[in-house]
Amino acid sequence: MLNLRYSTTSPFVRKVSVTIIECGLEDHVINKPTNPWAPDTDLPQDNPLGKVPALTIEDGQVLFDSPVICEYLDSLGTTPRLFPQQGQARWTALRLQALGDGIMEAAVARLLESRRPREEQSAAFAERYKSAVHRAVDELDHSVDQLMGDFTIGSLSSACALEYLDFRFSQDDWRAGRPKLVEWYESVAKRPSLRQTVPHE
Ligand SMILES: N[C@@H](CCC(=O)N[C@@H](CS)C(=O)NCC(=O)O)C(=O)O
Repeated sequence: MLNLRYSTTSPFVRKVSVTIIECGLEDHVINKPTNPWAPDTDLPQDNPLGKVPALTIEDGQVLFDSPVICEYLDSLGTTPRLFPQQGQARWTALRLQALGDGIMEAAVARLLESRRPREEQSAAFAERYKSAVHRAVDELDHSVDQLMGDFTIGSLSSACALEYLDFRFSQDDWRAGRPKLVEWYESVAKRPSLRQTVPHE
């Protein structure tokens, strides 16, 4: 069995959960609920970086972070489904994954900034994270023809990133002025793997 350090709110864990379903591995993974922010968490015993997701595999090794875990899970099947093995398709998928992951990183950083004591918060940092998300979602919009191709780790990460924005920053309305991206997102959000892993507190 594989053991996944898991939280229902982390968009990076969600990438892994979606991958597990896409690869048909639900019966091979045990989810271990983990709050990385709990002062007494034992998470660093598995991941020295203290972050979820972390996946303990059959030989006892612990894999992190989400791109590594997703590619490992994808390799377990007879044919990789989410990570094209070579050529331009691979770089397109990895680039889109980096874009989606980057949106999540900036959005999580902005959320954490807003949760610091008010006198320690930096409006400049919050604005920097917000602008990075805005530009990166614009870039997803420009990349929509690539997103409309095969469902890869790039489309998976991008969909998780956009839904994370709905979850944490719905007031910003990433949909405004981006109808093609919305059309793509609405079609992909219907996949059972995404419907079954909607983030919640
Ligand atoms: N690059 C990592 C990011 C993982 C990450 O930032 N996880 C957050 C939860 S959303 C976390 O565990 N943070 C705890 C911390 O930063 O100490 C990945 O792709 O897995």
